[in-house]
Amino acid sequence: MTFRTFLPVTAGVLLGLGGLGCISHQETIHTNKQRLPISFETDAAARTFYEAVEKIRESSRPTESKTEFHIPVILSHKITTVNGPHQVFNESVQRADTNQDGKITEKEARIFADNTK
Ligand SMILES: [Ca+2]
Repeated sequence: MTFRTFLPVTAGVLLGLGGLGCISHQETIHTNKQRLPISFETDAAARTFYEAVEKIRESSRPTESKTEFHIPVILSHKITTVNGPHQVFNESVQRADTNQDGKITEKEARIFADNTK
């Protein structure tokens, strides 16, 4: 196929597909994960941890991620993911509980709080 025949054929295929319409898909996913189970060595560890989590919450906005995929004229695909209310808490637990034993010690809480300032 020469360039002279390729160009009209390509244009015809694209126009034909355009005539069929663009396939469009848009989806919003809300992630509502449960709070991670965690215990605290002492009340002081819990207080230090929760105060640090509140500081993070106050300084952050709800997060949202978008995934878009386009093939011009033919396909448009868009996914929006909205994170749930426990996102900050769960991320904080994972960061603070450094040995992942399900219990935040005073030392872990203090280190976590110091790193959120
Ligand atoms: Ca721990």
